[in-house]
Amino acid sequence: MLSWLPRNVSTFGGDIDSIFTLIYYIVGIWFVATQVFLLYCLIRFRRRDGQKSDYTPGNTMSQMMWILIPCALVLVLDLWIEFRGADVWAKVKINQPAPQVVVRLTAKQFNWIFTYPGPDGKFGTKDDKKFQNDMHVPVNKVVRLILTGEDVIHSFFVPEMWLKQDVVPGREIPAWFEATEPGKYEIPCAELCEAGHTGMKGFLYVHPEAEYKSWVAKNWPGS
Ligand SMILES: [Cu+2]
Repeated sequence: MLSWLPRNVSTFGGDIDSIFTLIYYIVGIWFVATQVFLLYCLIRFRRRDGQKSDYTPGNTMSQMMWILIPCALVLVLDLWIEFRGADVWAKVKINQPAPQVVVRLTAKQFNWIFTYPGPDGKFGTKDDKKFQNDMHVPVNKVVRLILTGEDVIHSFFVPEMWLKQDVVPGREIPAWFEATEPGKYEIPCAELCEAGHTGMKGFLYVHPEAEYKSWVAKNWPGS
């Protein structure tokens, strides 16, 4: 059903998809049920010779039940979606796991600038290193991003990672992901951020552990 979406290589991608699937089935079943009922009514109560139309004000309890029961059902199903959705929201946005790699991201017209803290693990020190539009991370590790912006609102989007987060100037917004497969994934900006918007893209390189270590060794020699 979700085969037109990009390949999911994110640990929480399946949780997000499960909400889509839940909504799809609930809405789908209601759609079919109401259409079948509508068709039945059209045929069963069609115009016939000698039969007068009936005015139904709907103020007896048995008539009102036709409204109240479906209403209650819809409310229960809605709450089901709410609670399941809140669980996934908490997992993806609120209870962020302890990271093994931390990267600061600064978005500006029309670049992603990734800052790595270097071997000391601290930002704002001499061994910090900036990369334009290229992000490198190891596979199967929790990566935390701290997103900031310099000018307008941008949106950091990695479709395969099921991750999209607005970047708002003046704020530091944390996000995270854990990639399950090595590869090269596009990072488009998903916010119309001015004329150069369509050219604002970077790449996320997910490396196997050893390859990531050699990338680190190359960029911080002697570390
Ligand atoms: Cu942008």
